[in-house]
Amino acid sequence: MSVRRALITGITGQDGSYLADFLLDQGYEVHGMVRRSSTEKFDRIEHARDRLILHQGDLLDQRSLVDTMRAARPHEIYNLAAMSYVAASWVQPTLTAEFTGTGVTRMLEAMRETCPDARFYQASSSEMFGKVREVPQTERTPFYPRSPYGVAKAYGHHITVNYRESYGLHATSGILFNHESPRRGLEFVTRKITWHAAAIKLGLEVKLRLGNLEAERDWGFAGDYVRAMWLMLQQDEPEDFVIATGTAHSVRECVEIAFDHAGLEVDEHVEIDPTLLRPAEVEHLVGDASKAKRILGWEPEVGFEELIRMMVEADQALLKHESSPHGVRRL
Ligand code: NAP
Ligand code: F7E
Repeated sequence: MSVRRALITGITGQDGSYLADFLLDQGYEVHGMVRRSSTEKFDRIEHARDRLILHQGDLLDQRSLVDTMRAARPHEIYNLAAMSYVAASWVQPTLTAEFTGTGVTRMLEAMRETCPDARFYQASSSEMFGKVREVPQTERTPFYPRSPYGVAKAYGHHITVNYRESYGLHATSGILFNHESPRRGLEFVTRKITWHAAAIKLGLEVKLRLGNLEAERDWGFAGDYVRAMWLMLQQDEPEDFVIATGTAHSVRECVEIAFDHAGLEVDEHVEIDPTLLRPAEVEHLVGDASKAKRILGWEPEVGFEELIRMMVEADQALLKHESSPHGVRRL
């Protein structure tokens, strides 16, 4: 059988790097689209760099999307690139709409032009549920986004469904709830907590400042979630799936687990910083992944406490290495 080719946008991000590892293990030829930058930041894919084929492109630039797809000739396209940080979407709302919303249409148009028989995965988000209309959330729960990011993702979701129905593309939207890992960006709350727990324990920091401790999320492990993306594209018929663990935890619980694992007292180090509260908050998210379990046979393997402990340990190892004279930052 000829080699399968996959194209990943957002390959330098958390999910892109785990998906690249997963697809390489499956024997795929893996292509990634990367943005030009004055300083290359390929930390998350450095370990696999010589096995990846990278193309320069940007979601804002149609020419580069078309050229990337022509060069990669993908059987499967995973559109993971986006401005993914919810808090920043109030600071740059129009850019978020361009990257996270309209960028999806550009990708679908490039695919229609160059490789209409490929299969397309869109990284949709539980943030589309926002001020939730029902608990738990399923593929049928109406959207009520609460941030410019959530609004842009809802557009990306609907345009994916629309191109599937209008042009018969094999286009699938995965509605993924929060998923984390040692490769998570430092600004997201789990990683901010585990990094600070490690840094405070090592005497490199004293305080951790957080916003809303009562917000609840359905947090899973990124490694489990990229497997679900791949399973979706192996289906004969494209459909949308919720991917979640089915259990919600608060930010406060996350802090308690991380600090307990590091051997620290929460009250001595954690402070509330009102400037970190969001203009509109998503208070509670919890997903029902029954459809994915039934049709894809998908199950999460890493539980919440195990995930947070894994992240604390990875941050301790990272910071010990960084503070050594020859330390190199690897996420
Ligand atoms: P991430 O770590 O923030 O990675 C985002 C990726 O997108 C990076 O590779 C980034 O490249 C790239 N990118 C951003 N703007 C781009 C542009 N204009 N052109 C080309 N590439 C661009 O995000 P993640 O956590 O891996 O999430 C992957 C996707 O899933 C995102 O679409 C996110 O919105 C969505 N999602 C995430 C979660 C979650 O919990 N992680 C849940 C649901 C949905 P640079 O390295 O150059 O910045
Ligand atoms: O916030 C609260 C914050 O930034 C989680 C993205 O991957 O998942 C992610 O979006 C909660 C929120 O993730 C701080 O107010 C308190 O309620 O880690 P987060 P998010 O906004 O849920 C979805 C599914 C995506 O699609 C997104 O791309 O934690 N919180 N204090 C804080 N959050 C941050 N970041 N920093 C704080 O200090």
